[in-house]
Amino acid sequence: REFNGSGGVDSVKVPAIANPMAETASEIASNINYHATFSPHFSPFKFEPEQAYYAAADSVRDRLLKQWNDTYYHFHKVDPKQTYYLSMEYLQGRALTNAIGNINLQGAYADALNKLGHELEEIAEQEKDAALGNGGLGRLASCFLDSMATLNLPAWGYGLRYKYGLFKQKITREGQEEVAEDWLEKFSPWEVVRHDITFPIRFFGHVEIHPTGSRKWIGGDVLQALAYDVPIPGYKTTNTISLRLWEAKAGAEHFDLFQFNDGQYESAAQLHSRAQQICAVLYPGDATEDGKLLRLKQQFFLCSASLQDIIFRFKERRQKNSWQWSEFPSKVAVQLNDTHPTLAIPELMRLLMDDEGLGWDEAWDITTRTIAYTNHTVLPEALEKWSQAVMRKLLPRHMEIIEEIDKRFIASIRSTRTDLESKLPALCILDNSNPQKPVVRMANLCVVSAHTVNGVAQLHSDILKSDLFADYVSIWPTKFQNKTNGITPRRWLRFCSPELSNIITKWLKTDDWVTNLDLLSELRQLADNEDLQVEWASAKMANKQRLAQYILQLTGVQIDPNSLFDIQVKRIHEYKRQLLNILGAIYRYKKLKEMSPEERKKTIPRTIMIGGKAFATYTNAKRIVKLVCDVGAVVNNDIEVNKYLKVVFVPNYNVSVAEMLIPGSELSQHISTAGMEASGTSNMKFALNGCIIIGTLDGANVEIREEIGEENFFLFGAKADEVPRLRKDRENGLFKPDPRFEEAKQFITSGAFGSYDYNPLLDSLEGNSGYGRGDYFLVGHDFPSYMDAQARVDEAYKDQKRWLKMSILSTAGSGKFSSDRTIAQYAKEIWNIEECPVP
Ligand code: T68
Repeated sequence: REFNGSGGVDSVKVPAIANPMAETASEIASNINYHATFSPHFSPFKFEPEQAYYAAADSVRDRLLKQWNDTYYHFHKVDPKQTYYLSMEYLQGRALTNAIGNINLQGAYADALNKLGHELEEIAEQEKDAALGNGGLGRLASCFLDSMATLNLPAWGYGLRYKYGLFKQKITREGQEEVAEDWLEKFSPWEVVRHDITFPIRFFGHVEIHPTGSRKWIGGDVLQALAYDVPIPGYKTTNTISLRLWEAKAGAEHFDLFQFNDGQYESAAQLHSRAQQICAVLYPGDATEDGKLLRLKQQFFLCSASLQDIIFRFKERRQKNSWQWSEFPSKVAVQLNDTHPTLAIPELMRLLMDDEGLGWDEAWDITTRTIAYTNHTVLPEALEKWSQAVMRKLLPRHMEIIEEIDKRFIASIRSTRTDLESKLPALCILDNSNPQKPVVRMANLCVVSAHTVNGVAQLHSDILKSDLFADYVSIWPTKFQNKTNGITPRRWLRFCSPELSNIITKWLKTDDWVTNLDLLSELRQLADNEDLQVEWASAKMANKQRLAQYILQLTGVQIDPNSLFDIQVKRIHEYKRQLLNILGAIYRYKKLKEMSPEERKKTIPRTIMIGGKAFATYTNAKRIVKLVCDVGAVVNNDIEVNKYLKVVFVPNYNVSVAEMLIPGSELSQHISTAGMEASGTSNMKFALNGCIIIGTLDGANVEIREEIGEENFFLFGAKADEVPRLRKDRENGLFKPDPRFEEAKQFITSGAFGSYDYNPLLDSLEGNSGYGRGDYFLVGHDFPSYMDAQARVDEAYKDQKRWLKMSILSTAGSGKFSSDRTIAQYAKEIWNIEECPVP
């Protein structure tokens, strides 16, 4: 990296030329050099990896901007129906590798960076994850955007531009510690601020009634929503769509210069500081009333800004084409990602009635034909309820509208379905059963108002219909659908495991599988082929070695690439049962200790990796993190057995960490209590990468097992329909614990893993959990069958040929779980939109 007089890289060898459509390595190198030289962000005399990353990203963005403008120009011309995906969360991860992969310039970028003295891989690692999400729901939204762009669908994502995401997880002696994650510390090269796109957002105030009877929401605080657009390129298409993220701002007129000059600095900028709070963090603590209010503000902010934008766009087109308002639902589809954006319903009603002058019936007809709702959970504590008092204070007009929706719903049931009278208290939207704290049930508002309600895996959708929403099904039998989740094969195989991808492409003689994942099924007939197996094994080994290197750097723990890599990564939650996993590990450790050296040599060495964030206020989840760390500290330093077992807690699990872990996995654990995991999506990522699943019959596991064959899946545990009875039995003292379970627990209480008080955690297995009833998640019940399944895993691993065959069959059976399939189904069966490729 030689500097020339004017800065940047050696411009004699690599001229600095801006060319958004650069395609060859030389052109791209010139383009990167242009950005390194003229970017105002860094001194032009530096070209370290960080500068190289920003310059490379800027050069990719130039191209995406061009594709993006062409795409929306084309949408504008054709004027198709468009989908708007509303989500409080997106887990985008890094964008550079994905973008150059999607525009098919990987090789050219690698060569260009080489010319400039850098390695693409090292440059890509400079990027911070955009982690504007928490778990599966947020990552699903990001996979969906990739598929919408790839399928050339006219669609937009809408979200919030949090300054800090959830949090960065640090592991200390105390366990998990949360620190703010500053993904925007420098800046993001992937966002384009749109100063021309702002909308006013009101909070508080009151409703004014005109003599004509019309109503208007006035007064209170008015902030501005400012748009930041992130380009989402499709794979091997020039279609590039937008993720529009809103930021909250207060205008200069709200800065009180008089107060400021009087020394009252804080009160002078009050509204500015309140605006900053809105997009500061994802899931601000909601233990206090202020915290709850802030969350509700965030939700409304997203809904109001997005709907004003959608209506603005509709009105532009309406003028041109002289459309009626009634045509709105044939031009606009709005999908709610869980109940978090439910306020889109009363906000659309308000905008249509109070701003556009429509009557209730017409506004209701439009709203209900526009909005669809996806449910992601059946856990009662995760179903959102908002205090009516808080809602009335913050959003007085919306509260009126919700009351009216509820009133009309109740009236219509009373007039048509007298048989449901006794069910009405549970079906209606407003829950006044606790007079001290009346609430709005957001899921009920969604089901009453949306034209379609869907679950995210077949079992989950069945449970919604037979249980949570059963009485609504009798009212609207055709409203309920299933859309089994999916994942993008680009990020989750093609780019995160180029080694395995190249082998697949070689054996299938085409790379069409990247956009037509069903083609993977052709690997089935090759699963016994020895040449394929040898190549497959070497790709897996390369990925394991890369992972071992990474774990060493990250944690200082040396793991053996010849051991069985066993991984469980997901948010830490009692229903996901990381506790079952670690109890199994503890039992394994104890048995290894009791064995003779000769016996130990006959065992299959295992590396157990567990990762995930525990919600900051979820005490039991944090205790589980601590336990995993404590067990690791003891086991990994025990020279007697640490050749045969390692336990690693992988800190700060996020999208980039997943891209490293999943390709190197051989066994992964999806072991939730049956009926509790709506779908799961990491199970799909692991299976796609040739990893075998040990799991319960829960969520999408059921369908994965069907696709890849029951002989290639280590099944254990109670079935969903047995769970209620097992819980009853447990309460009635009819449960007999397995001696192995007792032994594992006692080993913890004996102090084998340090002096931390694990009793409160172990109590949750006995009857003192926050869930009240004993072992609500049935860890004790499922423990013996789990251990038996683990023994079958060890047995199978001894036969490497059999294991490789299972691995190939896992990949071969993963075609169904492409988010392209999922999105094509949403497009056809819910949104009624069609592809609109830029010619
Ligand atoms: C997940 N839900 C489901 N919720 O747990 C998972 N919840 O089974 C499913 O695969 C995934 O959604 C995609 O459908 C979540 O991730 C949340 O993150 C969440 C956030 C706030 C409040 C409630």
